[in-house]
Amino acid sequence: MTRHDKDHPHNEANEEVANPGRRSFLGATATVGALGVTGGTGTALMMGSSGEARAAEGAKSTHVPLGELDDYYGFWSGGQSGEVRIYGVPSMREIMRIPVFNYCSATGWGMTNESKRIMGDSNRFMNGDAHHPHLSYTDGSHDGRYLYINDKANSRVARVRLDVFKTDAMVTIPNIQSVHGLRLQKAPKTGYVFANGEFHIPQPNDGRDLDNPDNYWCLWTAVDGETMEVAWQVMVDGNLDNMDADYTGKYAAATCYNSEKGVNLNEKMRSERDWVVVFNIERIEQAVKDGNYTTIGDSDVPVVDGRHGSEVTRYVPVPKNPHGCNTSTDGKYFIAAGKLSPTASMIEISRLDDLFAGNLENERDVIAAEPELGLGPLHTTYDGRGNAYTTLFIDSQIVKWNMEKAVRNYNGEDVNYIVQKLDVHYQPGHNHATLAESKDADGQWLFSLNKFSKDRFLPVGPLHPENDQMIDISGEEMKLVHDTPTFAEPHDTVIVPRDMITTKQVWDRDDPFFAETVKRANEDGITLESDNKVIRDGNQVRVYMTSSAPRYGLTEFRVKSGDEVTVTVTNIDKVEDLSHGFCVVDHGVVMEVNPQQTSSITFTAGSPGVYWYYCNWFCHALHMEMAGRMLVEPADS
Ligand code: K7E
Ligand code: CUA
Ligand code: CA
Repeated sequence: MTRHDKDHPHNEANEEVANPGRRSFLGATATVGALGVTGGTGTALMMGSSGEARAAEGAKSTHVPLGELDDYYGFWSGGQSGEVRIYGVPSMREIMRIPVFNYCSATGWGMTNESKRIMGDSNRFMNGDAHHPHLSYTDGSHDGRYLYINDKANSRVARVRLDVFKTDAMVTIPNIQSVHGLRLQKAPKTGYVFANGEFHIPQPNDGRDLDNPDNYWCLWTAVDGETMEVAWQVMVDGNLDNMDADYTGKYAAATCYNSEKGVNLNEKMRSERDWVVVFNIERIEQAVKDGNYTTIGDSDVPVVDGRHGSEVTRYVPVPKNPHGCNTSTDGKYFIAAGKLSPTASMIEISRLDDLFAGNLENERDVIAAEPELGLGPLHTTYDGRGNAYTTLFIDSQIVKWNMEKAVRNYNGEDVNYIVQKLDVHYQPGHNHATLAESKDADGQWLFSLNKFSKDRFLPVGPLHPENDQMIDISGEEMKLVHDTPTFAEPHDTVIVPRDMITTKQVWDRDDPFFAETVKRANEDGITLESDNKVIRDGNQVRVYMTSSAPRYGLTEFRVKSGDEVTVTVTNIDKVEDLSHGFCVVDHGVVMEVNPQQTSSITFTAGSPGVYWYYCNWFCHALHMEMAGRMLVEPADS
């Protein structure tokens, strides 16, 4: 972009004809605006957009040339879809979806025996609500091993392996209802996965205290990120919304919007201040070691009392119904967004030792600043250059502000800490910058995850997509460059350079993901790579077959109506990207079988008749022909 163009924004349309690649960040409405077309329902938007078109001058391009790869992996939560989505950044091409808490019609997640073993008891739930994806750490940097994510709907925490991009562990947290805030220990290593129990409930929740909300309690949980077992819990006052951990491994902090323990809206907004509760992890571990805990109901998880007066927590009052809690990437502050207050509260982490030692007169003495940012601050992210970026839900803006100047202003200096406010479209929840939850924040791209999209996309009826907007933050000025419609409902994202992730392109035969299935086959005397056999065991039938494009090892097998049938398919193709599937018609049976993978599924054979099974992942010119028959005989024959 030349200087000349910058001075003549009306050249943009011509520029776009000359260089169609620019469409990727200008967007159609921006071009129309620049042409001076007005009228119709889009007028107001276009006027706003022509300003954006100018702002995009000189911005980095989101264009990734054909055949080239993106610079970053973006891991998006899937909200109430229950999944995780992978985007390439900066192109914002959706590359993959990882089913986690949901059932998946394409891969058979939730239906295959391998996924059921991982989901455990909670497989009975067919939904999930995945809010907060986070990548494992070593010494405050992402290490590319795992992604962890919460399920708000059914109180679970799951782990995704980043070598195969598959969910490999899931745990239901006891004694709580709804995991909302989820964060990881950043140092020395993950370490603990911390989970906020959001809704207060009777303890144990066995029918007692139904009408006695004063005796409902929330717990903060630490899951061991390696074993995925619950390590311990801490009982708190109020509730737990969002949280973050520091960069030393010593402290974590969570926002509470319901210090009132209200059960309706008015009660939850009664106080002018709620709080941020700070957890002292060493002290909690010590309490557990010393046997200074109780257990609740059937659970044997140690529960440490962290309510007011406890040695393991401190409660820092902050303005009204705070929401996001984000550790600045310089490690200095926990920043809690005010939501119903136009402020953010900066808690200085270096003062927490004194807070816990009892050296401060007032809990509020840990507040380094409380800058006024705008209406409805929800979440904050960072560029690694001293600036914070906070979403303003009500104002529909991102505010960029300088942390050091905010502190100076709080201390009485007449200095303006607001750097820029940028309109986003519309009503942003989380925002997130590249690498911005690690000490390596690189200040390149910022995403505003907007809850409303209204007029930004082709209309699709009453249910609208969300709008994830991409903003270039590499320069002084934030520049809006791209709109991405998304389906229900990414809350949060984490974005890392592509070289942090190393994947397998073909499964290893000894992979733990299907090791249990292999073990059971071996118990049947089966060599999965070569055997094609049917084993009957009472009314249980185990069918073993290989797949190799374009054929299954068995083109028919015979069972009886009502049999419990387990089909195990081993894909003996070794070629990258040569996935097969297995789908039995009219039985709700489906699974993916990738190169060198073994997949299995168990179902009940239907009424007598012929049922075709077929390969449902396109694998070969003769993919349509890759099929066989399940012959179901009457039960009594
Ligand atoms: Cu603000 Cu669940 Cu992270 Cu959504 S929470 S926005
Ligand atoms: Cu095998 Cu399609
Ligand atoms: Ca409140």
